[in-house]
Amino acid sequence: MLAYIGLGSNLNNPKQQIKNALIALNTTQDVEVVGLSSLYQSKPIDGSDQPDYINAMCQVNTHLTALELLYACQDIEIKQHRVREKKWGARTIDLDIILYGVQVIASKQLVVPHPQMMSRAFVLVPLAELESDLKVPVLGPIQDLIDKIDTSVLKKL
Ligand code: A4P
Ligand code: MG
Repeated sequence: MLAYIGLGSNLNNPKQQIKNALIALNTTQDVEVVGLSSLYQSKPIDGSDQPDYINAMCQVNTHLTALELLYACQDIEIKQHRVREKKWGARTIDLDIILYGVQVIASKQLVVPHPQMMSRAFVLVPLAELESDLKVPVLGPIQDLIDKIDTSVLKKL
């Protein structure tokens, strides 16, 4: 299965955090990182007083189920000492499953496609960099989604 995982960090050397998370993902059994976008910098989406975020998107080839992949991501978050203080608060690393093949999932633990992806430039732009003609399940062509948002908030690194 081909899946997309969004990576974000705004604490403790964000670029290194993203690099470490990618290495950890790639060394997870039955997960192979097969694509990686550029890094992008942007302000926190809620406009709060936090450092800028660095985001990237990776493409993984995996034999894990979607839920197993989520647990693998959460393990990596814990290992990188992510402290969950408040929702949308600053974090060392955040791994979100954006897409899992063309599957549509709406369980208590996991919602895919990621429920906020259509409004987030830091998700859509790096995703389109990896697959420019992607058709997002339920939401439609990635380029149509990008046309509806402000991408000038992103700085490509
Ligand atoms: N969950 C459900 N669906 C998913 C999914 N597709 N992928 C559940 C990952 N997790 C999913 O997430 C809470 C719960 O969501 C998990 O237990 C899982 O079962 P979390 O990561 O523990 O909590 P959170 O990150 O604080 O909340 P949330 O809603 O995930 O925050 P976001 O949406 O990740 O936003 N600004 C910029 N510029 N760049 C950013 O990356 N990120 C955030 C965090 C805020 N502002 C940002 C950025
Ligand atoms: Mg998250």
